Amino acid sequence: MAEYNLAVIAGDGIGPEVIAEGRKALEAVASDTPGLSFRLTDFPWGSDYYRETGRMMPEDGLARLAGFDAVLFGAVGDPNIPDHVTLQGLLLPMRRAFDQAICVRPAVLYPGVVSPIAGKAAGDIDMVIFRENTEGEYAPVGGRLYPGSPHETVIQTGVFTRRGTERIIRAAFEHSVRRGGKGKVTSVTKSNAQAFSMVFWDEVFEGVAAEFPQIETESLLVDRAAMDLVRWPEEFDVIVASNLFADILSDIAAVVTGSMGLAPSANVNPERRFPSMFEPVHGAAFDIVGRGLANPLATIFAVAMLLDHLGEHTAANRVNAAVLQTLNERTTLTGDLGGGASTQQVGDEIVRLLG
Ligand code: GGG
Repeated sequence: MAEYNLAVIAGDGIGPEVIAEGRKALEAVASDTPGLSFRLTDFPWGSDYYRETGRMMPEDGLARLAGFDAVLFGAVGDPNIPDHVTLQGLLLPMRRAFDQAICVRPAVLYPGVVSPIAGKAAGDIDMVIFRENTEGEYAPVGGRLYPGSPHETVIQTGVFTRRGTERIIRAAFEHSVRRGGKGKVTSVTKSNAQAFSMVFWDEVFEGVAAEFPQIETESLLVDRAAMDLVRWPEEFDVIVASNLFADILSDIAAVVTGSMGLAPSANVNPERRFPSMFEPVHGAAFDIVGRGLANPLATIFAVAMLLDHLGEHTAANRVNAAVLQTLNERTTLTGDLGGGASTQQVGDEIVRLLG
């Protein structure tokens, strides 16, 4: 008998709309899996909470989340609050405090989905991006001197530790071994321009790669990787990159595999000392809020990743299968995938298929 305690933070913009459908999928799969149940606790944190309290989450917010088995997260961002305030106030503290160092972002061209890249068929594109998630270019290290003066000086420092760099690169190789297939890991840097951090990354990559002689390796500069993701996405298998580079590349990967609305993300604490967090890659998407246009499938894929993380592989496979069937049948899809269904209708279809 497994009952899991999950924290749910729907957040901002379309977050509540997609999370509502993710919850339905979770509840549906639990309702007919003997012994599986979830206790969901909602936390109303985000931009509205900020408007009321001046904080994106309460001071003891992280302490309140620490005891949960996992966190299901929607989106963060608001048109009237600076992005660095919303992101630094909610999502990034969680990733750092819970040492969610390994961010996993699969991008697959599924049957029923059309890539904007001409001539690509289902299965041609199948990659997974490993994003370093707690340091790198996102480290909150820097400062601002003499603001507003002609001498205004701003420093933003990237932080690359051996532990963090080795951890994400090793996770990418270990995943490549489990995944089989092409057996290739591509490391993405900008070591021609960033001769400290990225040259260090290259050295660590070489060192870890030597432990996996059966895996083919490749190192690309980020500009070349961005170009290749658009023209030859089928060449990629496992990609590993720093926090910022992998964030940008995972948006390109999502779009070439059909839609941002299909891309899930797992933010994993590898030692499992803290809860891991599961979310769609997309953000708050204010332009479509409240119109029933948001695609909930990225969140539902994220629910499947959460189930896998908890060891509930049968339930995860069932959720994935329901999403794949929905994509393949093409009768109930949101507009980003060429359909006319609403967010809720797509969620209802997943529930029907899980029934
Ligand atoms: N569901 C993901 C989300 O809300 N993302 C907002 C965002 O701006 N994220 C930046 C990042 O993940 O680096």
